[in-house]
Amino acid sequence: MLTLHHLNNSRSQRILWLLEELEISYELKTYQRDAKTSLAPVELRAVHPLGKSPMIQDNGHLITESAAIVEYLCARHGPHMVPPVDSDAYIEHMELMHFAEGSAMTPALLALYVGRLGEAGAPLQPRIKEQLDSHFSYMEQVIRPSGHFVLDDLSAADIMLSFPAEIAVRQKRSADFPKIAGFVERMHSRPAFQRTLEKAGPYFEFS
Ligand SMILES: N[C@@H](CCC(=O)N[C@@H](CS)C(=O)NCC(=O)O)C(=O)O
Repeated sequence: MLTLHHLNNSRSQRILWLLEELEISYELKTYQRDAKTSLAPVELRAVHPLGKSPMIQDNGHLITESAAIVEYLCARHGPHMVPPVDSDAYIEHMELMHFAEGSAMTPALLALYVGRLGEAGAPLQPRIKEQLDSHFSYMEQVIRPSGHFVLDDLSAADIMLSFPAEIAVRQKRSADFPKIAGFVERMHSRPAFQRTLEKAGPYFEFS
């Protein structure tokens, strides 16, 4: 049976959500962030030296990195969630899948860490804000009239982009990026997402 190593309030929520969407049987191992530092507990390092979540174990493989896990699960259980390799949408889908971790998360993490420096971080803030705006604006622009990032139904790119989209909402930017806010609301109203809350407990302010 597949095992998900799941950290509360983390990127792992999208893997839990994908498992629910694809109705895959899995065992959930939950880990709680430290109340003071927000870091993952050391037990996660016993699973993998990086000690990060998400991680899955399946058929003797330990797989890290959200995008790799999403690709792995879709290839085996949800090929309908990735456009056919010979279609125009395939390349756009692949770019957006990897944009989520490879690009959008960089300014989001800088905002988090530099924000803790207070005044000392002030010189970096304009560039961080400009980069956050640029990445969120791009996402806002590519959301289709259907409300999805690619094609007109749930795709692996929607799953991956849900985390940076939620960050825009958590940073109180919904009025600036209404399509992103609508996307988050619709994704969270899906029955499969609702089941993640029943199984793993609260998720940021979205529970
Ligand atoms: N690019 C990786 C990032 C993994 C990652 O940084 N996970 C965070 C949770 S959102 C984590 O485990 N942080 C806990 C810690 O560093 O102590 C992925 O997408 O899986």
